[in-house]
Amino acid sequence: MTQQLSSSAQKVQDALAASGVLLQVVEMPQSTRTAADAALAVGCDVAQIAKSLIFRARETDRPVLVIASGNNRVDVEKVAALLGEPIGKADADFVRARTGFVIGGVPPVGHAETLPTLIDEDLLAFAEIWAAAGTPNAVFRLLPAQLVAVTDGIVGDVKLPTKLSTKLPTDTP
Ligand code: 5CA
Repeated sequence: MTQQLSSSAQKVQDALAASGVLLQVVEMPQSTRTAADAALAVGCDVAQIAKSLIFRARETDRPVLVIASGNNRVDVEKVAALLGEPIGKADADFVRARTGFVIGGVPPVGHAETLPTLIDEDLLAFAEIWAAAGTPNAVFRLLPAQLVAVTDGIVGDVKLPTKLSTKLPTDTP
C-alpha cells in the first residue's frame, strides 16, 4: 500500500523519481526532526542519519548544503576551504526561503534552487543511511552512493575533530 504523502514530502519523492532512483519516502508517526529522533524512529544508529545542514556563503550569499553524519559536527573552516568561500550560519528564515523546507525536514534533494553540496565522508562507511524528506517526520533510506549520485555532492572531510576529553591536566589526581 502506498501512503498519501504531505505536499513537502511529495516534492522530495518527485525529485528522487526525477533522478531515476527507486527510493521511497515514508512519513512516520514519530518525530524525525533531529538526527536523534530520526534514528530512534527508524531503528538505526544516529551516525547513519544524513543530516542536511544549510550554511550561508558570505561572499555570494548563496545557500550551501552540507550533509553530515548524525553524530558529527560540521567544521565551517573545512567547508569554506572545499568551497573556496567563507561560510556562516543560516537562520530559519533563510533556510525556508532558499530551500523551500523548514529546519528539521530539510532534504538532500528537491530544493527551490540548486545548492552546492558537500558530503561527510563518514557516511560512505555505512551499508545504508537515512535522510530527511521534507518534513519533520518524513525520511527515506538510501545507499551512500545514491546520496552522492542524486546530490552531485563532493565527498570530503567536513567534520570537527571530536574531543577526547574535556578534563584539564590539572583535574587528574
Ligand atoms: N530530520 C532530521 C534528520 S533525518 C534533521 O533534519 N536533522 S538535522 O540535524 O539535519 O536538522 C536539524 C538541524 O537544524 C540542526 O542540526 C541544526 O544545525 C539546524 N538548526 C536547528 N535550529 C536552528 C536554527 N534556529 N537556526 C538555524 N539552524 C538550526
